[in-house]
Amino acid sequence: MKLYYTPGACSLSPHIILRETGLDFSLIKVDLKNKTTESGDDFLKINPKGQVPALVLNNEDILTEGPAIVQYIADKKLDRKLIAPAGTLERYHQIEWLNYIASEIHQSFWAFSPIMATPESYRSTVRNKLLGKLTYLDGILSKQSHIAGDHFTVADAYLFTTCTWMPSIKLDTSKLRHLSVYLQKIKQRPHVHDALKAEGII
Ligand SMILES: N[C@@H](CCC(=O)N[C@@H](CS)C(=O)NCC(=O)O)C(=O)O
Repeated sequence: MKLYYTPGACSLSPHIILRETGLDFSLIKVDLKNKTTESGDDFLKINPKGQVPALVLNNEDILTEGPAIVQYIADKKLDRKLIAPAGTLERYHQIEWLNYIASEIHQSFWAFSPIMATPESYRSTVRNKLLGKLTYLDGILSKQSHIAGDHFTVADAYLFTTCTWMPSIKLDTSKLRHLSVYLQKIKQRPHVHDALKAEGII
């Protein structure tokens, strides 16, 4: 499989999951501004939406959208328990988290993208709303070790990825103690560390 990624972008989440499964994969870096790959190819031919992540499967089919990609990868190695088997209630709760992170956390960061030129007044509103959502997550993490329960899943890889962007938007997260301990714990997982290193983030 080939993962199209941009260092530090949301493609970090499937990158982590690929490493956690131990499956064979290669990485292709994408310049999101120019929509080209590291070898100068047109990325829009891979994903016409112009966004990472995109995963080229072994049968050459192409899968996009982070939440779909991580489920596909994790399903290949169910014994790693990165996702619960399809059809179980646990699986639907994990999808519930993936959707929450995608629509409520990930999307909040768009207001701070340099290409958006969002007015500061709006950014300030988004910052406050996001802080409220992260406070909710902090409460969940005061009661359980991982966001979807008692062990690491695809939802943790995604949440961790989005939380790496917090410092760049000047969010005061000093009161979010449980979230902070949780993020440190996720960062110390060997495969997470390797993914961050491979992307040149640490
Ligand atoms: N709905 C997509 C969103 C992916 C996304 O937001 N990708 C960002 C990087 S984190 C991107 O490629 N942005 C460049 C652009 O939209 O032009 C998903 O969940 O995979």
